[in-house]
Amino acid sequence: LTKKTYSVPNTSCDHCVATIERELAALPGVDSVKAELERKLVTVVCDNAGVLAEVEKALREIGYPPDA
Ligand SMILES: [Cu+2]
Repeated sequence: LTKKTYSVPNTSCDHCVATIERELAALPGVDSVKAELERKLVTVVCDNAGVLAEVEKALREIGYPPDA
């Protein structure tokens, strides 16, 4: 398993948290997603590093581009 934490500046309310968690959890190969409103962080656990490219693409597509 691969774990990565992203800084996602657009995380501004509970709705954002729910949207990010729902959309990323739906991606193949994603095992868990935790979005944090206070720190504007999204932590993803997935099957392998290749899935992270899809996670980053999805974040951009739904309007929450990661800083890193
Ligand atoms: Cu929001």
